[in-house]
Amino acid sequence: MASQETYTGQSIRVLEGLEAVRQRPGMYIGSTSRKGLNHLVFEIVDNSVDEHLAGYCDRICVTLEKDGSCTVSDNGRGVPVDMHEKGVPAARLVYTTLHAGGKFDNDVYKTSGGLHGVGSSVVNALSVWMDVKICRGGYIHHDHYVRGVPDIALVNGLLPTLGRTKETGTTVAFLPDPEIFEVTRFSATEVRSRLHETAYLNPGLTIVFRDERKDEPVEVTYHEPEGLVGYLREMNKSSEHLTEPILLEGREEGIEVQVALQYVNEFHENVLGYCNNIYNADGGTHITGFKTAFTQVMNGYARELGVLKEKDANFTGAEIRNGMTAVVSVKHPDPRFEGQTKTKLDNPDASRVVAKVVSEVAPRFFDRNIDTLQKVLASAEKAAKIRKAEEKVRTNLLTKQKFSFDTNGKLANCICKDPSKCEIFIVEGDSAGGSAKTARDRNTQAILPIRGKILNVEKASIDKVLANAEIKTMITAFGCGFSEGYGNDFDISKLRYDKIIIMADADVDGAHIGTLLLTLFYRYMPELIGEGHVYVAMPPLYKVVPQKGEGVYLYDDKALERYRREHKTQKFTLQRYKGLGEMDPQQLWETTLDPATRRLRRIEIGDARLSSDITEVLMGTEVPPRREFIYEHARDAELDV
Ligand code: 0RA
Repeated sequence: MASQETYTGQSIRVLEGLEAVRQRPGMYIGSTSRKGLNHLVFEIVDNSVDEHLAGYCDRICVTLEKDGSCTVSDNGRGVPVDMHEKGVPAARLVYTTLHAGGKFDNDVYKTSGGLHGVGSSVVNALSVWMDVKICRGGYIHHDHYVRGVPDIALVNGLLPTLGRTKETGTTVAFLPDPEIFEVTRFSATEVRSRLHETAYLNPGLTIVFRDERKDEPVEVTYHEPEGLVGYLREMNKSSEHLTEPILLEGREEGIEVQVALQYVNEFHENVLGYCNNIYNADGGTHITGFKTAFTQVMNGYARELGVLKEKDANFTGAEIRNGMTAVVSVKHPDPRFEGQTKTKLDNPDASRVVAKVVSEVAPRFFDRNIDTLQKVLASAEKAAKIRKAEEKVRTNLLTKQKFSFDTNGKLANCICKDPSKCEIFIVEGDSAGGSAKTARDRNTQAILPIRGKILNVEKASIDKVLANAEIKTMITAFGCGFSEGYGNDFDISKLRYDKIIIMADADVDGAHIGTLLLTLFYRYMPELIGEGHVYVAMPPLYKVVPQKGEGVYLYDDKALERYRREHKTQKFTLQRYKGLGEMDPQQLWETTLDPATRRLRRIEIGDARLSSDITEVLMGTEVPPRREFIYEHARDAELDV
């Protein structure tokens, strides 16, 4: 039963606040999809990380429980439980009031201020129940909430206690509300990767992750005493290193700066920005400060060492960063973010301070490590050469693009010119390409056959990439150009097809070709994937034809097993497809081209930060055949294929 104070002014404010959160959850946690759901975990964990940053907590445990709830505990000081305004304990205010802060502010660097850190009260409002145990002052204090509303009676205005303890710390458990979220199963992969990242950013912290949902529970401990340097090692573990990781550190104007960087033998840069442990997907002032200062320092060295002659222009920033992986992490007492998504740091002092630290500390390192310096300058020189070669190719390509792309290569284009209705199939091999051209709906489906393996763009320089015939044909056919480190000519509004569908055999070679194509898109046309235009066709492995009745296509071995189990008494013939080339046009139409029966996998970009392998970054969700889909969602008019 709710106790008397449910009816006080404080409680009414709480109810209004919770109502607002439940009415518009997206405003507080971004979305109610799996992403928003996982966000709840980080929201609670971030509070414990704040306690670590304040200097009082070195261990956090996160458990995904069997009943679908999540428990986060830390060994910090424990949230204060003393009586606060109008007889409400401080802890209860923290968990029920939006933006509780100010008086409870937990020291200098708060993770809050970004999209994150909206507070535990938001998690509480979006949970069926939340349970809080606080070990502090010799007692275990207890509070419990249902959909954000306390349902435990206070004792003389204080939280009831569950017994005595010598420990201190806070344990919060919550069960996400299925009335709010589209899915309620946390993603272990996403939670783990974020916890691991947090461990890299906080070398003094140990984070234990447990997943109790499986028959065999999982337990992993994340502790990364090497910090950012370890983070770089992990990110670059499958690349050829040109230098060891370099750490540049300093503190100015109350802002702590850490930059770790390493060069690998590849042709792209990867610079990540963090402010108060929060990843800034769109970078911001800390990144700008780093880039400006580093470019200046390196150009200075290049002139000093005669790598650049008097008549030469400076290296561009992108050239200096050719092959660089870097993490720029700042701890700022008052972070501000730009724009709606709050993924871009906006504080001008962050730029100034990072630049100052880098221009002071980097020379101290490179003066003593000339070998490393020379490697970096050699990488910039190589990039500059390539840029000049690439400028030529780019001009060629742009002039070629003016011609009708119908005449280009072997593209069999579709008749319809409305991009929203058009699809292009990239088909491996000439014979499958031929069948596909016959089988397709030529009104809306274009076929582009490509021969054999395409170039691995991870291992090739941009001039090689752009000189490759297959790649040129694709860029021309899509119509939107490409982007890379030195310039951005990509314009997604010019895309000529709504769906780009990779069609390769369901075998190892096919998978390899798929990976190469996806890598190409990811590096040079990432928006194609980001905006959901890239798909992989999933051709069947088998066709079974029973003696009576219609034939069915089966897409994997599991499906075949199931079919065998369910049709034990029936006789049927089994046809195994070795490749797309073996199908006649009719079969190809039914299995891979016809929107009503085919299966596609839409490619998405997952969390790229902790995956060194592109195939780990690119994930897919299955798009079922249109017929089934419409049937399944018959009542859900908003959903579109
Ligand atoms: C404000 C003051 C104090 C602790 C905390 C907040 C605190 C909050 C959280 C959230 C999760 N774990 C936490 N641990 C601590 C301490 C005030 C004091 O003891 O003087």
